[in-house]
Amino acid sequence: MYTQAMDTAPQEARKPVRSAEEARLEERFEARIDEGGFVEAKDWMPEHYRKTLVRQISQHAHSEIVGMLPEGNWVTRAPTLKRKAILLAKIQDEGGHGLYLYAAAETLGVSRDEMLEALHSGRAKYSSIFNYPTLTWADVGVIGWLVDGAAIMNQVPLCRCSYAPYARAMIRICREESFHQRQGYDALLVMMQKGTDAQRAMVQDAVNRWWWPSLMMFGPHDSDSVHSAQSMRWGIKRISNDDLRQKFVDATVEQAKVLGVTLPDPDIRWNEERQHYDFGRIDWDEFWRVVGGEGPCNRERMAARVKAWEEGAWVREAALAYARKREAAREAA
Ligand code: BYC
Repeated sequence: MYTQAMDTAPQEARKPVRSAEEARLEERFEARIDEGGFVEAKDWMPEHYRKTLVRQISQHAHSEIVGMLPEGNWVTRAPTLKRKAILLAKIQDEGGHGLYLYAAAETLGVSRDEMLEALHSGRAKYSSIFNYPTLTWADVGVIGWLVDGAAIMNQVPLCRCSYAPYARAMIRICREESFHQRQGYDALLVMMQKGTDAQRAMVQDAVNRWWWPSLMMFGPHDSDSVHSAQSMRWGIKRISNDDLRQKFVDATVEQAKVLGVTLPDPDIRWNEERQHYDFGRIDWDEFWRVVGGEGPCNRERMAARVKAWEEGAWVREAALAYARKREAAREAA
């Protein structure tokens, strides 16, 4: 710890003492990570670790919030009251996930306003997947099955993330995500097994459009991933982008068979030697175009977010005024 005694030391003498202290703290931090221990908000952590977490958690929170938009598009057109109630509950869950995650990021010293400003000004990223349109009702089912399925694959290992407030938020989020995945799969199963030919064709068309973007959710290949090595070293990420993608393909191919849909990749085949499914090449040019803001719906999504933020200004002001009034009343009492 930086003590008063150190403050009184001459400037040149002070610096090495401080860095020795920092080195000791860093050593302790690394040892805790190596033992598989957790880091709490009040614990010392290297600045780069803190910044990496703020980047990942805030991007994750933004993804949850922007992820409400493509599905929100179908609330008024859900085919039955039951499906509408399920969809509403799912979208509300996503909003809740965003809030847990913003709260986890706030423990690292960044404010929610700063994070939202970064999103609205286009500086912060959110998942590429939410820049694709939801053209039919089948898209809602496919988002549940593939997009939430990919999200769970990525998020279950985050329940063991070395940063404890993020890990704790992820435990609750994963429970809800698995319900999201199941409801999507169930909606598709009903259409495939009890629906008309037109409904089955609609499901197949949605699968064709969402398959490749879902594989892109896991991020670039490990060899091109700038953050993976350090994040895995620190126990922020527990499984690499490519390994998670492979786990997702292996699970999904089997689910597609039960569903009776074809995955739009002629190269998918079981590899006996690897004990995994091989699959085709991802279009990384498309991925980077979407991440760079040039996807089919990037502008529409951001415009909708900014509009909601601006139109909600009066709610935030009213809530703050109420909180201040209560505080003043408490102080006066
Ligand atoms: N989209 O070095 P890399 C959900 C960026 S699910 C956009 O591998 P990292 C939901 C990456 O940020 C989706 N950008 O990075 C589901 C980096 O750029 P910066 C959200 C992407 O962090 C259903 C650069 O590419 N889930 O919320 O080690 C309904 C190089 O990548 C993407 C999470 O966020 C992408 N797909 O690994 C509703 C999970 N992939 O930051 C909601 C937590 C990569 O240097 N996040 N980039 O400018 C993670 O696990 C990791 O951050 C990632 C990327 C696997 C996404």
